[in-house]
Amino acid sequence: MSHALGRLEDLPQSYRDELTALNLVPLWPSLRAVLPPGVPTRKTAPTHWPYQALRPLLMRAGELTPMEKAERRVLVLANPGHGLENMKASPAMYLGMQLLLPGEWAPSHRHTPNAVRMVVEGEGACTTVDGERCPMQRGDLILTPTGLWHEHEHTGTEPVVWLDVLDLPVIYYAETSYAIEGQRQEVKPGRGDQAYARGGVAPTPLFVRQNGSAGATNSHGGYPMLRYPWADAKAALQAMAEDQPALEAVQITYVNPETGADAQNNLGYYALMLRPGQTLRLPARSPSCVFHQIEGSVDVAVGNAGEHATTFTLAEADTCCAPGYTAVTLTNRNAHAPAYVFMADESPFHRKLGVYENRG
Ligand code: GTQ
Repeated sequence: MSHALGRLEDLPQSYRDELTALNLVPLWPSLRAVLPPGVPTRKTAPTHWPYQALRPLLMRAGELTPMEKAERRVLVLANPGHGLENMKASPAMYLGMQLLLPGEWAPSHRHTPNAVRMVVEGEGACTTVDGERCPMQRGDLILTPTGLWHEHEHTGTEPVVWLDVLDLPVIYYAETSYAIEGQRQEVKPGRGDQAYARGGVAPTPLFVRQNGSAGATNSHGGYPMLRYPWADAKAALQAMAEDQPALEAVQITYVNPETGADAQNNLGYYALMLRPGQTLRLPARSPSCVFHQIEGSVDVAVGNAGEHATTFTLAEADTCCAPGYTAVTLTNRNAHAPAYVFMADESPFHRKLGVYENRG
């Protein structure tokens, strides 16, 4: 147990005033707050955003606020532990539910934060990223990496909704967040989801492999694959589950197909299949985590052994988050059908910082 340190009140007011006048602060009254013993202080509260409750409010936004007045019509999934106005789900993750109505166009821009979209409902929308047209279907993951132009367009007949995940909080914290508005993009041929449609084989347009890659590493600024169709991700999970009946974690990571590294810089993206009735314990790791139910329904218990667990039931299209250093247990509520969960976490960021931990 660390012993108590001197408090600010223990110091004479005149001395404190002299420090303040010189922009100086004594460390010891705050030392335990910034370096707490053993486990970090976390503001991230386990939080659940049920889609059925959120959806009518998002549709109301569609009536209340035209596209010209919104640019991006988004309700932010804000963690109350961080203060709603700070628009964070966790220290490094921003989440938003975005609505695009038939005929609407969200104009082209580019910005320093990295974004992905996980399509929640509706057909007929497209995101164009760096000239590549990415159709949006339920469960598809579409990347808009840092600096790439992107715009959203909807030519279908029903509302389209997707979940945005951005590393905005950390890019903003670093005082590096900004955007540039642009013109409608010209769509060019060449789709990453076609070129990389099969795992283990990579397009080789230059005949030679350079730097151990197949020669397409520079496309889209080093992000050759921008759309990860759900049909392919789901097929990969199903094939793994069938091939390895004893495999506990039926999980895939969304990766850059040229480098094998995480698909984006700061946030990690994954999809998980829970077998019928399966309970899976995810170990306590340093990064915060977000869960979004693609198909089926799971019970989520957030808490380490011996602690009070916070529990949620995720119905289809629900989203929740869990703080870091905390185990999460997922249980598929259906005994007869698999459940599919999309996950986002801060692992790549933690690894870069050198603070990634798995505490089991
Ligand atoms: O679709 O480009 O939720 O720029 C927040 C900022 C979505 C977007 C968000 C954005 C976008």
